[in-house]
Amino acid sequence: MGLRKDFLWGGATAANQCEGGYNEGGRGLANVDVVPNGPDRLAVISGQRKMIDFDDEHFYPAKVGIDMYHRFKEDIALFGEMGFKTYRLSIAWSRIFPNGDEDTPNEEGLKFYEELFKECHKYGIEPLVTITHFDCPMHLITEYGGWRNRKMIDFYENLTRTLFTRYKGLVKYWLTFNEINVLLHAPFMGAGIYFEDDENQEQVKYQALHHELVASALATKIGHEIDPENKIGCMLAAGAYYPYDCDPRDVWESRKKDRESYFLTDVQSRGEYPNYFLKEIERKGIKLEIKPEDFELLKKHTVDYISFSYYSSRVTTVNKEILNENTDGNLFASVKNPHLKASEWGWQIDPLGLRITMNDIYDRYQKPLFIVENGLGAIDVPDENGYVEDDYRIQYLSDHIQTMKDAVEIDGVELWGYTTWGCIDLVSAGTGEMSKRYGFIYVDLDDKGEGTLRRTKKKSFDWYKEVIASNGANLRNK
Ligand code: P53
Repeated sequence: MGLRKDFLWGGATAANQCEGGYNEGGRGLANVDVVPNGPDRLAVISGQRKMIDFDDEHFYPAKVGIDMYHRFKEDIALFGEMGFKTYRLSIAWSRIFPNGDEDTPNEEGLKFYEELFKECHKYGIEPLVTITHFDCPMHLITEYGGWRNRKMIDFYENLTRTLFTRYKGLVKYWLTFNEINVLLHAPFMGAGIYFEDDENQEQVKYQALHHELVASALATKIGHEIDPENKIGCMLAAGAYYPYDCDPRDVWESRKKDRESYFLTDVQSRGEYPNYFLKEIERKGIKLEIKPEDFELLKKHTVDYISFSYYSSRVTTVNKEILNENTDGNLFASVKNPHLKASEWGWQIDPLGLRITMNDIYDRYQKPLFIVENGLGAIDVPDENGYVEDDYRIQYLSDHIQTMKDAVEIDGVELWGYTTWGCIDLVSAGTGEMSKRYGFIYVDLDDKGEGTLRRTKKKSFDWYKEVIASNGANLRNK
């Protein structure tokens, strides 16, 4: 038994990293617009440095993205040529509700995505829509404080009701929040939260997560009411933690690390906060404001499937000396794994870790999985025709697809689909760079925003086309 016949092969992007057109079509300003690239980015995305508008000293790559707002037809045609069965994209909230708290949506924004979805269907591509991939209208941040405020649930409800109603029949697969656990690591980029001096940042973050969890359950409820055909999922930045050593204390440490993310999926999939989490926040003196009706909502409206991103496994230890030799594991700190090689950005490459992670999640929830991000961010050097011989990317992807198949064929994990991250080169979320490329399609644009924006196929383009055509049987790099 191989992958299912209707396996959803495809690629994934996010509005803020590719659309551009930040002030067109009636779109309002959002948190994702004002995060610069360069050395200040981390302080801004983590809410430690307040930036709520553009200044002259920084470069803001999301303003133009890769200009997909104007070029989506050309881009979707290329996805169609590769044989995509699905295309994962996200909605820019402030295109639909420019301020976020209006009663009536912006028709121009709705129209834009309607056209985009219709374009997908022309090629037999099923859209997979992330309702929020880090976006938050700026007005909701300055006026209400972003997701720290319970009122956000109402605004999100309005957004989701609008989307489910308008796109009924056009979209069937939905995700409520991209990488919901990223709020803990990048609260401004993830949830429009920056901090005041002296406040208990953990208290703010966990309360904001509660609001997102309630909003997610509410969206699941509404989505099912509007169209019982809708499949609504959650989304986690995944990647199993390994103990550095077989010292039981290291093993225990790695379990605790996994739980720092899994408690969210526990709520979204099982409908309840797990005891270990409730105990933990009690010890920390965090008091969550939870309304009595929240419990029932969370319990009743759990997700249909579990989606996640996987780039790398992670390692932890109680040994302070080893712990201090951290690699640059991006937002999720990880100790170097001596058994693995790393990407140019220090992300450790671990194909078997994907199979391990899939099994961990499936064992825990027994719901269908969807891998909605996986890929290698690398520096590409195109020739004069824009062609890139990206054998390193083909290697990474084929190794991961192989272990993904093993998880399905050998372990019996139920898997609906696989979308590679950044199927067309786009702006990096972590660094704001263009030079950290993931795509099958090269985009002529550099970190300073210079370039023609021309699209050209890389070697991996034809390789992935064959992978899809053979339903994953032919992974060979010719
Ligand atoms: P970039 C951190 C850890 C895991 C996933 O990341 C993450 C991040 C944020 O960097 O984000 C996801 O672009 C996210 C995408 C992002 C992708 O991973 O930093 O959902 O928006 O682009 C890759 O290389």
